[in-house]
Amino acid sequence: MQRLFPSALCLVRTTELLLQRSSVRMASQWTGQEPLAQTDPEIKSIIQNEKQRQKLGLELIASENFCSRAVQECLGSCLTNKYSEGYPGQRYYGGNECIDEIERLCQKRALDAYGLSPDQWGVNVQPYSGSPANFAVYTGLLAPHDRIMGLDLPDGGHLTHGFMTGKKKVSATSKYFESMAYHVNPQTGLIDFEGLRKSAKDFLPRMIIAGTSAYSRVLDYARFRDICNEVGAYLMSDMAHISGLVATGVHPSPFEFSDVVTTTTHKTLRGPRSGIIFYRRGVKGQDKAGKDIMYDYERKINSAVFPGLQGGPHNHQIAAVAVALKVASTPEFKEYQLQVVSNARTLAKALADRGYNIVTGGTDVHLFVVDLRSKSVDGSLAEHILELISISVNKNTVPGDTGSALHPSGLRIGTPALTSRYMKDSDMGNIAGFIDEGIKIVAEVKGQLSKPNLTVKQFNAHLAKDEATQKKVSELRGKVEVFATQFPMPGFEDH
Ligand code: DSN
Repeated sequence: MQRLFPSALCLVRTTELLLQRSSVRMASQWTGQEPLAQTDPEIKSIIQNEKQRQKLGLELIASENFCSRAVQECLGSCLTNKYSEGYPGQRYYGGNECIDEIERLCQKRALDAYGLSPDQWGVNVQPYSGSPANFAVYTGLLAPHDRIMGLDLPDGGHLTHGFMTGKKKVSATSKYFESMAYHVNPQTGLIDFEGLRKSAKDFLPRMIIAGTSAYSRVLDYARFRDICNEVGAYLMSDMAHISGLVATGVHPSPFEFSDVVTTTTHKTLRGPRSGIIFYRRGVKGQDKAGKDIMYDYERKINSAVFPGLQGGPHNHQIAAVAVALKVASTPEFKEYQLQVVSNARTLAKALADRGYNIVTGGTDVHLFVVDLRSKSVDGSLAEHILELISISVNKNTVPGDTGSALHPSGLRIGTPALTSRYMKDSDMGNIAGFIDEGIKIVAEVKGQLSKPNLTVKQFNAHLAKDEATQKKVSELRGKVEVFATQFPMPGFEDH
């Protein structure tokens, strides 16, 4: 980047101007230099409360993590001021020298992190997050009403993989494309590949999506590829949940088998909230005359992101993603990912030892799903009591669930965030104990009130007037918070 140095005369004039401007600033009421606490004490105080909540609690939501101070510095930087529609070297606004440098660096680090050659893979780092990334792939490669197949949401899939019910096309992906779900085997909880193959042969999808939000076993990308080859479909792998595991070789890589790979950057990858699309480029094969056939995804996908769906890239996010990708190539990051999986296995076992059923019997990744049907407490009550004792989890359906999405029969539990606070296997027993004690409080209230279908509202009404239950909840919350505060918070200046 070219730098211009002002002459001495210029410096004198600049100093005069600055002095004039600062007296104007002092005369006005607001200069833009005031800290948040002064400009907006209300928002400052809510942020402080959220910080306390994160610090005092145990974060077990599988899709969340705590990003580093360096990532947060990018997010709070001047990069948020800049418009840069277009791509590096071809922008619709001036002043993008630094932004181009950042976006190119982010692209390079993204390819490096997954061991990809720029001759064979291209990357778009502009999607605002995972859902827009997925929609950009669909609109780029498919025509309206083309057919897609994704794992059903209640079986551990994602909304953007075509979710719909018998009554409603819930996700826009099922409104603008024709969607048919594939499933897990309700007995084993494992993806039913034979069912997928059979349905795909009848439905003839244009794209199959290999990706999950609540699935605890490694994905067999080769089997997905075989089925795609049989029916002539694209394979899009959405590795949002496992992208940190993939980057470190802790989960098999989807790249060898996929046409396109999408990801978010804030889950196991531990970056800011953002999205990335990787697409194949270069030579696809040869025609009958021996002439090269080239992949045509690059132009289609890039133009689907911009100008198709998005406006200006969020450059503060892109810089933060670049930082996260740099960290992802360190040996410490691999150790972290191994610990994430080890913690998930140990926690799942500790809960199983306390009589909880774990879907698929365990986990290979950063999360697992607890089937609460044998405990006769549904997922929403369990989520609620755990929230009252400063443990964050989310309710989740389990294979073969007959509960509704708002009252499913399970909990999804993940360990990326706890592991970012340096918790180890030896800490998981305590955490399982807290979860079990919390769920027992609800089960006891259910028994006392003889209400087999106890709702959160009824539980709260009981809690408001029953001092014994209040005491149990508050003592347990105290234990959880004392335990949690022993562990540092990455990214917090006062950790
Ligand atoms: N909302 C994310 C999750 O919790 O899995 C997926 O986008």
